[in-house]
Amino acid sequence: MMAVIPSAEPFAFEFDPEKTALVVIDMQRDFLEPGGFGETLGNDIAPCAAIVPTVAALIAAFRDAGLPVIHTRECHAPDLSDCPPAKRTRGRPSLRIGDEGPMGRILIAGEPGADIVPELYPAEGEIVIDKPGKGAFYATSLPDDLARLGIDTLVFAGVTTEVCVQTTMREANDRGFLCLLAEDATASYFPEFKAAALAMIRAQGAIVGWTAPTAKIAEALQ
Ligand code: TIU
Repeated sequence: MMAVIPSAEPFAFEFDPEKTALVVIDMQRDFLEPGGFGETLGNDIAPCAAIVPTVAALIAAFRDAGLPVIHTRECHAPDLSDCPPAKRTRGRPSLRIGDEGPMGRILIAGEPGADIVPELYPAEGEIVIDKPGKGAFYATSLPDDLARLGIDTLVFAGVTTEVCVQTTMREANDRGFLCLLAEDATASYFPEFKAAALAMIRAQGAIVGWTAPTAKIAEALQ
C-alpha cells in the first residue's frame, strides 16, 4: 500500500514503504567527536553532533516498521590502498587520513574513530557499507544490496548534508531511486551549506528529491 507525506517539500511525497530503506550516512565518531577527521579539518562538530537523537528516532521508526536500515562509514583500508593521494594530501588538516589521532588512525577501517557512534550503532543483521568516497554507490556493494532487497525508495539521514549525504542522494537519483531527505536528521559543519543543500535538492520540482521532517516520515510509516 502506498504511503504519502503531504507536507513534504517541494510537494507531497508518495512512496511504497515495502520498497523503502533508510540510509544513515557516516554517523561516525570521526565526524561527530572531538579529535576526529571532521575536527582535524578545522570544523566545529557541534551542529553535526546535535542531530544524534533525531537520527536515533528515525532509525527506530524504520526498525519498528520492519524496514531496512543501512549504515555507511567513510573509511579507508589500513594500507591506504583505497585512498587516492589527491584525497589524503588535500588542504592543511591538523592530522591527515591514516595519521594516529586520539581515536586511533584517522578515517581508517577498524579504528574506534571510524566506527558509528554508540547511540546509533547498527543492529544485528543491518547492512553496513564501508565507502572510500563521499558517495555510497562508488566502489561499494550498495547497488547490489538495494537490488537484492527490491528497494526503489531511499530515505536519507546523516552527515554532512552537502558532502556525503548530497553526493549519495545524487548518485541514487541518477540510478532511478525516489529520494527523500530527513531535514532534521542531517547536518553540516556549515548551517548555511545545509540550508543551501536542502533548497537545491528540492528546487525545480524535486530535481534531486524531497525533504521532510523526521516526525512526518515516522507518521507515514505507521
Ligand atoms: N568534510 C565533510 O563535510 N564531510 C566529509 O568529509 N564526509 C562526509 O560528509 N561524510
